[in-house]
Amino acid sequence: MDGCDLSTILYYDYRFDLNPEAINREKRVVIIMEESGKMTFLGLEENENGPYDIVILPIPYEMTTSYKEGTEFGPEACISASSQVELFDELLDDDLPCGFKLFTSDNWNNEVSSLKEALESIERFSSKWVNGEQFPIFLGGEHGILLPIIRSLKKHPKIEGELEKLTIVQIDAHADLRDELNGERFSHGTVIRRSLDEGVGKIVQIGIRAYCSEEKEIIESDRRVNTWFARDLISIDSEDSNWNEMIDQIKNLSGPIWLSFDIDGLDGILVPATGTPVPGGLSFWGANKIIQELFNAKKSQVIGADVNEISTSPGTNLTEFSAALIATKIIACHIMSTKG
Ligand SMILES: [Mn+2]
Repeated sequence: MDGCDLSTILYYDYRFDLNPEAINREKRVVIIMEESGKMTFLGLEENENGPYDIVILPIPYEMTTSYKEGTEFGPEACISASSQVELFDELLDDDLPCGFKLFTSDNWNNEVSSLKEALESIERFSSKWVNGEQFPIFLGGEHGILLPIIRSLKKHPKIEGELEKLTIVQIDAHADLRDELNGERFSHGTVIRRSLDEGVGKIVQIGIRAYCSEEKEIIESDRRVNTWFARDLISIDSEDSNWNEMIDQIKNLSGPIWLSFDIDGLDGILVPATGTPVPGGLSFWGANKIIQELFNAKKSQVIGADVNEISTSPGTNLTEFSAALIATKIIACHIMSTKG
């Protein structure tokens, strides 16, 4: 660690002691940080001048968390962890970013005094990047960031003010269909319900395994909501699994798609620091397959994504690393689908 200033020590990782190759990468990341004063996704050198192909948008938003706190620090921890992700992608058979221009935005400024102000501010932040000129990937923060992002999408050229054209593919342990949570209507636990209120045409939920009877009723009665429960996808009796049916639905979606990836959709073992880790979730390879098929689908187009509920806790950096791998997979699949 000789020659590193205090700010870089924040990002020091014990694994550098064990892996000499990682030391070179760490040195490169430190140089980029010293020159630009910020961390970049995957530790890549970035050019400040646009236009960009892909933008990483950190939203350290935390206002309505119900259990463990810490999503405020999630996006930064994820960007830091991303410097450990291998750049080589097996699908592309190439090193990221494959000539594509990536840009890591400054954080959304979370100095807001009310929930209403926060939602309006996130919508303004998002509006600048969801105009169809670059592929946006938001890093959250509470799942509540999705509603203002959806509102900003009304101006997207593929939406043209009609949110019913949009399908949200939601990877999540929770249905997020409550009308209110702890008395709050605009919460991480209500965000899909509010998105339906906003006019979104279709929801495909995958990995759901924690929901209440109010949510069960909506799942059964609202034709816009298509729910794939974790217990059926990952059935202990493989003959009963409906995994392939789910993949078929993903392949046959049409129109613009927003991918909203709550990292607690992954099995709790992979994301121990997230607000509410739940056992029995998607495997890492399962999640990869869903993302790949979604971007491969012929009749639909993924117009952006958010990876949310990222958090970090002392003693384990697995959660932010899992999130960084998911975001990297989204980048790789976007590149794959753009290249055709
Ligand atoms: Mn959620």
